[in-house]
Amino acid sequence: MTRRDLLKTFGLFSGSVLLSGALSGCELLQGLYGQDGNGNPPPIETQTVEIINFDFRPSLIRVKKGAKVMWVQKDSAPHTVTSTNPAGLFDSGTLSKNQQFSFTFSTPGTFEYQCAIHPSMRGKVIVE
Ligand SMILES: [Cu+2]
Repeated sequence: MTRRDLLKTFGLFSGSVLLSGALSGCELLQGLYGQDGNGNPPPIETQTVEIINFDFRPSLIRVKKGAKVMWVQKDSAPHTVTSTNPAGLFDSGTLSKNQQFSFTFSTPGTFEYQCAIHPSMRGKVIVE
């Protein structure tokens, strides 16, 4: 499989996630990153981050390109998962206890995020 085919495959995959209901900033950027194409989506690697006690746990994760990261909100206080670098890539909106948010990382890089309500809560996803 060529690199271009891989990009196409991941592009298609992120498009299907997008349909499941992401936010507008996220749609815009995923649209830019994604490409049209045919083919089946690759196996999904899902990594979970818990939001608990005003903390993202683990606050640093490494995943492969195309992996889905799911944040599960276990705190009584409301929190968000909001990308800061790059800004505007994803934003969960306010999550109440037991709500969750997921985002698929289609491109390699380092992605930083925080809770918009409590900016001292920070996390990082490294996509390889
Ligand atoms: Cu918070």
